[in-house]
Amino acid sequence: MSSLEGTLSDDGAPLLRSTANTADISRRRPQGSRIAEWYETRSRDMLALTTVLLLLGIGLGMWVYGTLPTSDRDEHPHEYALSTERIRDHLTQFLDIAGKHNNSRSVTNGHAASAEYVISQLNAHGNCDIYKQSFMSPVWTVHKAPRFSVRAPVQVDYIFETDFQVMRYGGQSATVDNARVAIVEDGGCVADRVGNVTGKIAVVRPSTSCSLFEAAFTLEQMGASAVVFVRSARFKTPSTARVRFTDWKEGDPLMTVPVLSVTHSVGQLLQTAAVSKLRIDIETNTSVDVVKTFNVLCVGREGDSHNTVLVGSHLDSVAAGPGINDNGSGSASTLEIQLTLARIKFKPHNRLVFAWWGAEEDGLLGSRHFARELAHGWKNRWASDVGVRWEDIALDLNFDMLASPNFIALVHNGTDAPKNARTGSQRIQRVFEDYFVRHDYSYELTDMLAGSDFVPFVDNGVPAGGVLTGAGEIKSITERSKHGGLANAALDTCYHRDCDTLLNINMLALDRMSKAAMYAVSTLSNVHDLRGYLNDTRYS
Ligand SMILES: *[C@@H]1O[C@H](CO)[C@@H](O)[C@H](O)[C@H]1NC(C)=O
Ligand SMILES: *[C@@H]1O[C@H](CO)[C@@H](O)[C@H](O)[C@H]1NC(C)=O
Ligand SMILES: *[C@@H]1O[C@H](CO)[C@@H](O)[C@H](O)[C@H]1NC(C)=O
Ligand SMILES: *[C@@H]1O[C@H](CO)[C@@H](O)[C@H](O)[C@H]1NC(C)=O
Ligand SMILES: *[C@@H]1O[C@H](CO)[C@@H](O)[C@H](O)[C@H]1NC(C)=O
Ligand SMILES: CC(=O)N[C@H]1CO[C@H](CO)[C@@H](O)[C@@H]1O
Ligand SMILES: [Zn+2]
Repeated sequence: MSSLEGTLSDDGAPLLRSTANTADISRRRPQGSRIAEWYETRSRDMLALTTVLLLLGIGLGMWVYGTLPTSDRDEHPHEYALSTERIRDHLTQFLDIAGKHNNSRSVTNGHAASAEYVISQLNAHGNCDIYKQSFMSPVWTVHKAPRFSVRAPVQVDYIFETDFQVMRYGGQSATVDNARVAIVEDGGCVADRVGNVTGKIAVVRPSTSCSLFEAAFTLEQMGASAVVFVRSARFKTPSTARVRFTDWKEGDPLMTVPVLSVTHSVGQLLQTAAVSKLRIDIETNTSVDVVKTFNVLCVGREGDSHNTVLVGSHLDSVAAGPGINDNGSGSASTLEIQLTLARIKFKPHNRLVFAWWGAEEDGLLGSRHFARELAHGWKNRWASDVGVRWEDIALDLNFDMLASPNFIALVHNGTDAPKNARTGSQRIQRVFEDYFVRHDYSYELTDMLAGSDFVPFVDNGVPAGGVLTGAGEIKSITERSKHGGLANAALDTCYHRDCDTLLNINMLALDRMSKAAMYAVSTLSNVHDLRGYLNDTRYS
C-alpha cells in the first residue's frame, strides 16, 4: 500500500498530469457554473478512475503478497535492523576506556569515560533528550592484605582469605595492637545487651534479628575497636558480605572500625580461650570513600509519555576487570538499540526511555537512587529533573550480560515478582518467550529475585523483565544437551575477573540476545493500551 500512495502523490505520474491537478482546480473554481459543471463531471470521472485503479492496486498487492513467501525479516524488521557488529564496536570502545583506566570501568575508574562515550553517541546519532542524574556512592577498596593474629596466650598468625576476611565496606585503615576481646551475645543487635566493649575487639555470631551492618555499627557506637563476625559451621570459608545498608543513600552511616569475618573453627578458638588472657593484633589498609557518580537517561521525544517503557542496563563494571560481558554487553546493546531506532526513524506508540545505571556493582545504587527519588520523592543535593515521572513508567526492561561465552538463553521468571508487579512481569516474560519460540532457540526461565537493576522497580510495583546469559553458574550435563556449549564449566568463567574482555564475548549469544531485546523493545513500545495489556491475567 505505501508504494501505491507514493505514485498518487508523485507529481510526475502520467495519471495526474493528464487531468487537472489540485492547484488548477482551486484556481478555476470561482469561474461560473459551466466550469463548475465541467469540473464536477471531470472530478466524478477522476474519482471513478482513481477508485478502479486503487482497487486494482490492492488486488495486485494482495496477489503478490499471497504468492511471495514472507520472511521473518519482513515481519520483524526492527530485529534485523540491529547490527551485532556495531554492538561489538561499542564494546571495543569500552575496552579501550578500561585500558586507559586501570583495566576497569568501575565508579572510581572508567565509569565516567564510558558514560561520556554513550552520551557522545546519543548526541551524534540518537533521538532523545539526555539527562545525567547524580548521586553519591560509597566505594570500597582493599589497598593491602590485612593481618589478624593472636598475640597471647600463644602467637598465631591467621591466613588472609583462608582463616579470615575483611568484609566489604568494613571500615577504614586501622592498626589495633594487643587488644582485649569481648564475646558479645545475642548477635550484637541490642545496644544495652552488648556489655562493655569499649576499646575491645567484639567477637560476635551473626543473628537473624538484625543485619550485619546494624550489629557492627551498634558495636562501633558502643566503643569497640574492631568487630569480628564468626561464620556458621555450614561454611568452610570466611565471608566477604557487605557490611552496609543495602539501600544506602547519602547521609546514611558507614563503618569506620575494621570488620572481619573468621571461619567457624577460628571463632571456636577465640571463644573457648581464656578470654581475659587473649590479646589480638589487627592491621587493615582499606578505605570506604563516598564519591559522586551518575545515571545517564535518554528520554524519547515521541510516543505517549504516560505509558513509558524504560530500558535499563548498567554501565559500570567491578573494580577487578573491564566488565565487557558484565555488563558491557547489556549497555552496548541498549545503546545500539536506541541508535538503530533513531536511524530507522521508529515512531513508538509509547515513549521509550533508556537508562544506563551507575554503581550497580556497588549494590544497584544507581537504579535504587532513581526509584527513591522518583517514587518516594527523596531528594538529595543534586536532585534534578530527569524528564520522567514515576507514575508514567509502565514497565522496566533490564539487560545485563548478554554474551556469556558458555551461555544459556535465560528469561526472567515473572512469577517471582512481588504481587503488585507480577501479572505485568508475567506478560513481559511471554513476549521474550515468543521470540525464542518463533526462532526455535532453546531458552530457560531464571529467577527474578535479586542481583540486578530490576529490583527497585518490581519492589515498587513496576512490572519488569529481561534476558541474560548467565554468570558463574556451572552448566550441567542435562543443560549441555539442551543448550550446547561445555558441560561442567561456568557459563562465564571470566565473571568479575580481569579476563572479561572482548575474547570473552560470545558473538552468537550477543546476536540472539540483543535481537531478543530489540524485539521486546519494539513490541512493547508499540502496544496500544499498554496498562491493560500488562494487566492481562491470561498469562499468569
Ligand atoms: C589498579 O588495579 C589494581 C588491581 O585491581 C589495584 O591493585 C591498584 O590499586 C589499582 N590502582 C589504581 C590507581 O586504582
Ligand atoms: C568499660 O571498660 C573500660 C576498660 O576496659 C573501663 O575503663 C570503663 O569504665 C568500662 N565502662 C563501664 C561503663 O563499665
Ligand atoms: C595504606 O596503603 C596506602 C597505599 O598503599 C599507603 O599510602 C598508606 O600509608 C597505608 N596506610 C596504612 C595505615 O598502612
Ligand atoms: C517461576 O517462579 C515461580 C515462583 O517462584 C516458581 O514456582 C516456578 O517454578 C518458576 N518456574 C520455573 C520454570 O522456574
Ligand atoms: C486491571 O485489572 C483489574 C481486574 O482484572 C481491574 O480492576 C483494574 O482496573 C485493571 N487495571 C488497569 C490499569 O487496567
Ligand atoms: C546478569 C548478571 O549476572 N548480572 C550481574 C551484573 O553485576 C551484578 C553485580 O556484581 C551481579 O550481581 C549480576 O549478577
Ligand atoms: Zn557484575
